[in-house]
Amino acid sequence: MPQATPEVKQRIEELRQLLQRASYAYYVLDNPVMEDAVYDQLYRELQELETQYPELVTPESPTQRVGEQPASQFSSVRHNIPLYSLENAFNIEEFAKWQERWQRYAPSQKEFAYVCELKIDGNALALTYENGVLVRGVTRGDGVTGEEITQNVRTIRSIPLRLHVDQPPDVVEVRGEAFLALDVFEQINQEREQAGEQLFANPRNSAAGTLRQLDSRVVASRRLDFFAYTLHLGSQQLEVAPPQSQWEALELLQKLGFPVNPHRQVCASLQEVQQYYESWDLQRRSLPYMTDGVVVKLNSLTLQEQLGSTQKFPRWAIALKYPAEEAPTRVEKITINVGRTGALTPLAHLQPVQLAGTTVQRATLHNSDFIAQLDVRVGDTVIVRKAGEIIPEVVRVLPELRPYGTQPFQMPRDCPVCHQPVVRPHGEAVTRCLNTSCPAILKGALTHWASRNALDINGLGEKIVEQLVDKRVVSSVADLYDLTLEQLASLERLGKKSAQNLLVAIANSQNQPWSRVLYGLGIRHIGSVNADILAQKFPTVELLAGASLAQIEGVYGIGPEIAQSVCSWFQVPSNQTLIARLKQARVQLSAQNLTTTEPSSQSLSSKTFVITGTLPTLKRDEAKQLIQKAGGKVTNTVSSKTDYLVVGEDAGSKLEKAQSLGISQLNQAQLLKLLAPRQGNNYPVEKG
Ligand code: 1X8
Repeated sequence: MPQATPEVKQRIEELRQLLQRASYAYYVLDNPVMEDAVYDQLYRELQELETQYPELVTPESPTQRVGEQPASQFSSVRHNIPLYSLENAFNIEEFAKWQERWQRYAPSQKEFAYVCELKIDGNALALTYENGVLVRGVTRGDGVTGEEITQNVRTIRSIPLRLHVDQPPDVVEVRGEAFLALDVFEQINQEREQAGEQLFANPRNSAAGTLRQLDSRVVASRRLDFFAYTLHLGSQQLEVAPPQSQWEALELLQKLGFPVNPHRQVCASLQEVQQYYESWDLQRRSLPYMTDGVVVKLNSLTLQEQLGSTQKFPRWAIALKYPAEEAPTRVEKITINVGRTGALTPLAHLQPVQLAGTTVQRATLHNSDFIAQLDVRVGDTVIVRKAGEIIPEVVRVLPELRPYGTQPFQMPRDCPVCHQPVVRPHGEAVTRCLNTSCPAILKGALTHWASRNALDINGLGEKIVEQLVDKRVVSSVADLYDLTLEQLASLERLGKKSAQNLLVAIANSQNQPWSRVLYGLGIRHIGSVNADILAQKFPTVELLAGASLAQIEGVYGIGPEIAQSVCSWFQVPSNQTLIARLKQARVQLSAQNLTTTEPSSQSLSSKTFVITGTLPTLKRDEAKQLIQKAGGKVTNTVSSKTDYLVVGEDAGSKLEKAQSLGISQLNQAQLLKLLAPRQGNNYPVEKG
């Protein structure tokens, strides 16, 4: 073997420096200083010299990025300093809470600044440099131990194999994020598709899969990239002054030869952080790599040290995440929901997944056409999306992840609730249960009746509705108006007080205007806007029920489909019965301005009331007015002339006196029931 002359040694060193500088300019600065052909020529010259003098090969030589020998496995390495993950905030309010929290830990910090950086959606790496040379690259793993993937890390062109300083410290640890640029990711997936291989779900998975490749030649072909964001120096002396802040650390990382994301910013207030966050939420789609939020760190390293870490997170940093709109998850089962219109809606039950800041466990599959189109099956891995306020939905299936033995999904032939056959009208996507007494339809109808824009019955939620129907207490919306306190109080999750309140709420709903009642009936295509329009044109239920198709269609804003739906609804006998019963129940079936001003029946005119204690919802004055409106008299003292004592919470001596005199007592609900038929003395005016 020839002995290397000093000239050879010098040339080798020169070539390495040239190539290193060229790579840095190309991969880190994005500003090539050398033509590719020149680079290739210098590279080959170095390769030849190293072949001739193998004893001069060093691990940091540019020729040594790609190993020849695939690894058989990776070894686990314990991190000297744990690689913490970051606490997440999903909006600026959560960020504000975090700010309050760290300020409680460091009450003396009146003046502070944050550094905001983009959160790269990649894989964290810890890189160790000894005497300026890259000796180890380790994945995050569980934060305590990771996998040693040095061979693969070396193939990342933007990671320096040697620090750009003359007198490097003994040991430096640099942390950052390895990632795949979007165009590279797409190219890889195209190649995989052509090769019939499984596609990667996103660039992060793709980068993770790449980093764990045993053959570093494959890794090299995948063109991973890297941004550095943390520098651990220990207490060593450096050529330059040690950084005092995160900002200075980032500048130093750049000086040492690392790519550092350029979109960083010092922010002195929550408002500035918010601006940075919101502006990057808009701009991020134009970046050539994926970001999933911004990272906010306290700039002062002294303050960082003072705050320290919890078991899981540093206290001085937080990830302010963008709401994720799409994520992969698994379909655990598919159930059928029967809505108030009888429509059968298939629902995918998912492995819980974080989307747009909430945990998603269900997604609508709409109807059988939708399922057939996607071919969603139980066991499939799917991409779910939740954009804005929209209900989560399944966007697509990842068929390559489908387990063996799955079956295409089939709509049931019978309603899963009432077991009557279902129908799917020709040309329609929706399958329906047509059984009007199907409990599912009834539950939906009750919930809709009670909803805010309809009769607005506070306290009549799904849980209560469920019990009322299942216990067969209620089999029509009209039955609500016959409920007694005893019936309500016997329900689970409903205390006596809530039962009373609910009874009052139901009684009060008799005063809701006709347009809300019309909406509450749940006629197909009649939303609250159409209900308002129709209630105005047809001020009584009789006028609407008696109107011809043409008359309804003639109303501005009402189309033929809506008109048909209304006409058909009033022709169904059970609906006619419902209207009759609602009329009996004193629900408003005509517009209030039609009411006569006749005095109400004065059957309370001879009655004297005393009110004591605090009523659940009514103020004392309101109760008094109601009684007076109904013709009753309200006095302040209990005597033998008192007919009723209205009793609220914390009633005092009046109650005792009434008891001793044997005077009837009423709670608020009972009072309202007593008054209800007499109130809103505005029954439909029958027009000839
Ligand atoms: C994770 C990330 C950090 C930064 C950017 N992207 C990430 N994925 C950054 O600080 N600029 S910090 C971090 C962590 O500490 N787990």
